Amino acid sequence: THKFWETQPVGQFKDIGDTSLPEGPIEPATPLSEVKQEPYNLPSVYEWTTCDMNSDDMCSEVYNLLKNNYVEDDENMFRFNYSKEFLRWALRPPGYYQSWHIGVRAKTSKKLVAFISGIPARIRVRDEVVKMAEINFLCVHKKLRSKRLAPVMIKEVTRRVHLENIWQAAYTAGVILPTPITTCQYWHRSLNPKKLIDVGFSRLGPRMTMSRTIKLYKLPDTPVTPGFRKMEPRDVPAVTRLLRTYLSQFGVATDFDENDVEHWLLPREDVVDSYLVESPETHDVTDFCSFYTLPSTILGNPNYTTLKAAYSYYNVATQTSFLQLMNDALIVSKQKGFDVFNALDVMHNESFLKELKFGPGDGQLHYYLYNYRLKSALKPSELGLVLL
Ligand code: YNC
Ligand code: MG
Repeated sequence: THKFWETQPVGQFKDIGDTSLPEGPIEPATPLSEVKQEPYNLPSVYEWTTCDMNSDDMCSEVYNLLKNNYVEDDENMFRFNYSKEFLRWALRPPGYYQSWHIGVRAKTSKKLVAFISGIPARIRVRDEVVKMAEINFLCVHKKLRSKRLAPVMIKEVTRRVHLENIWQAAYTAGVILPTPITTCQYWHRSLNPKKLIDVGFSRLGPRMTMSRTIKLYKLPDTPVTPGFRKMEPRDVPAVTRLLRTYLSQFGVATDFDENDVEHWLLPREDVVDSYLVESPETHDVTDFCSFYTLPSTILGNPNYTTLKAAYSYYNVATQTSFLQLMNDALIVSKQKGFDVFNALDVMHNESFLKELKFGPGDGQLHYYLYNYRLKSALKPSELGLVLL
């Protein structure tokens, strides 16, 4: 049972398969004057704080909370280590609200002990573009777990989203909650197999030696597609057109305009990388690929501290084969020193995963919408949305 989630406007398990329920908002928007004006109550030893991500000190506090307390794999061998620059990028897109960057402090020590964030986004569901909040980086300090702090934080971010007249949200989690719109799987492509095996991220396959494994995952030194280059500011209009056309085919997808593309896809060192194919003949931009940088701390290994991982973001192929485009993405990520390239089975990613020697990961990623019902769940390949 889900004592909290049962009270929320989300698809409930008991309603799965009930086709009489309409698609769309579960609860109507209410007048802003009816939104609760004061913050929810925290246990009396804690207080709310709004996190100014422009401040180096505040950004470091959020960074350190997440570095020590955020998501780990099932075996507690690795923990996400989002960089400060990444957090700044992730939390300050066009039109962001500082009031949606919500911290909790211990009153006496002033130590930051919990965090949750929202950012505004337009997400298309079928034919409708809906203003939503994307909720991410929910984290409660390890020593304060299982005290029902998370529901209060979720209610508080919901209140602050409502105050901006936004009534829907999208989020992902590794845990099953009522109820996923789709369930995706991570796939991993070894770039530095020796290190991945040494740190326990992967294992030597049956009848494989280390040297055969290294040879199996070897890649060329430079991309093979003529006209493959880094994305630049002048490419924003063409990349936006490519992406909008590609994303229009998915049941649920992000609705990017040029401002969004400028923010989310222009290369930022050690945060996000984007490449495209410019036709040597026509100079048209025909293909695009991108990935973001998210290292993990390796917990308790004497030889290594950090796993350098690239995560597939948005990719579109119209002239180059999708396989060759993504192989070029692997080549440049290897050159940049990543140990592994990860991708979800969303959009058309299935079509390259096996051939490019990705292996399925354990653990799933569930996608959710708040206050928006779908008639039925999607396949991962019907989803055009990647959250960070
Ligand atoms: C989770 N990940 O089921 P029930 S993902 C949502 N997302 O409620 P307590 C979660 N809900 O089942 P703890 C959740 N994990 O009784 C747990 N819950 O109804 C639910 N981990 O609360 C859970 N970060 O405070 C239960 O649990 C209730 O102390 C229990 O805290 C949970 O960012 C957590 O994995 C996750 O830091 C903070 O374990 C803690 O365990 C932790 O007793 C490591 O909570 C880091 C981690 C989660 C990453 C993420 C997306 C979050 C989405 C939140 C939902 C947003 C809804 C939309 C709001 C805007 C609406 C508008 C308009
Ligand atoms: Mg708690």
